[in-house]
Amino acid sequence: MTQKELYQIAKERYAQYGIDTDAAIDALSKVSISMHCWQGDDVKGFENSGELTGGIQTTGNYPGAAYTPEQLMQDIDKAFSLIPGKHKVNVHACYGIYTDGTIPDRDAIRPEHFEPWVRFAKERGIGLDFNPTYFSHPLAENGTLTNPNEEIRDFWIRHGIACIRISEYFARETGFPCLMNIWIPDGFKDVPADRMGPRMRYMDSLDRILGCGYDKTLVNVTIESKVFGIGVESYTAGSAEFALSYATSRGIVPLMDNGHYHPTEVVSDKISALLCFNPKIALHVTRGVRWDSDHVVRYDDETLEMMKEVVRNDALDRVILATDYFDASINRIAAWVIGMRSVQKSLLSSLLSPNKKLKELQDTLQFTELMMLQEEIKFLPVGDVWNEFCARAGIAGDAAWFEEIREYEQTVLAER
Ligand code: RNT
Ligand code: ZN
Repeated sequence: MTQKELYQIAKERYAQYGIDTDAAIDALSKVSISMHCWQGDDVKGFENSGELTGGIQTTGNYPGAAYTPEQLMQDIDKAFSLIPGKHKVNVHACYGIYTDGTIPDRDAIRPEHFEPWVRFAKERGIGLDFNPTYFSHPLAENGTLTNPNEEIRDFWIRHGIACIRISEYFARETGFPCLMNIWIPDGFKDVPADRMGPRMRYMDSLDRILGCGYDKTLVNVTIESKVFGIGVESYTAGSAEFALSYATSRGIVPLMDNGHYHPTEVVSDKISALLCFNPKIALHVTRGVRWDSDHVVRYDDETLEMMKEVVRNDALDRVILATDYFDASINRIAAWVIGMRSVQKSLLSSLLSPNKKLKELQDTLQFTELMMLQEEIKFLPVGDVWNEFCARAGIAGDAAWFEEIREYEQTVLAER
């Protein structure tokens, strides 16, 4: 049977549940995800800063990591050629491109250092997002925006403001608003004597960054919380309560990374809670295995459940989707492709659910039928609709795309 014939059968089967597969494909093709640049080089960046710090870690030494901006961009292009749809690139401040041999300190980075990223984006008609880098730096060792040393804290405030300027530049040049996400690793390995002081300083630092005066139509500032990190097990200043309260009180966007909670907490349950109070929220879609390990996103229960929450609450335009993981033990381009496609597959599956009917069953207390239907729809031919979605985007469907990775590995990555 051809792909078209398989799709026709799938279309009819979904129609029996009142689901329009063409509408689902259309909706999915409009969803843009912000793909993190840092999967391509294990979060190294271009500052030659050496060690990755801040409690985030990559493991593995699969050959072929990108070492130069050209290589990273080439790899991003390769990944995008295997991911249906148009997506943004999420750049970190440590990925500035310095051509004259001098690397400015973090408080002195300027839009011109990111001009090649803008060119890259413009040539492809895509947008860019941005992140200040509050880790992998000597002055980040004992706190950044919470640092009791005012000189160091000022340095990091200047970094934040420099990043807002770069975000404005991204938005102005590309024509797409830029999401600028603030995450700091600040915390303590052991029981602190003062939990409030660092949080008050964090709040003040953020107020001073946001107070620099910026165009809110161009830049969407988000704040990402975290429960703990390696080396800061006892206390993290930017906890969930802190970040959420800060975001809602200042009218910025809260960002949830699903690796940043206690292991029995799920972000899928938090999305609707935040949507009650925030016009927009943002997600870092990742996969934590036992801890915030940032494994490659898969088509698994929790990713599905998160995307269901986005789709059935009609929030595709309110939830900003971004990926955040880094695996150095497998082909890094395949890691991007698998993770991004997994988010898309989860969205598709959600778009193909009889969401209205399921809600009705809940509201009319028909819980047995609800459970039955939730289980039955799992075996509908979502794969045939996925393949049709890929075909319409002119991108290889499943398994076929991997041939291109193999070839790229032999011809491009092997030379590095
Ligand atoms: C770390 C956070 C943060 C980083 C990136 C590189 O735990 O998830 O988002 O992964 O800034
Ligand atoms: Zn994150």
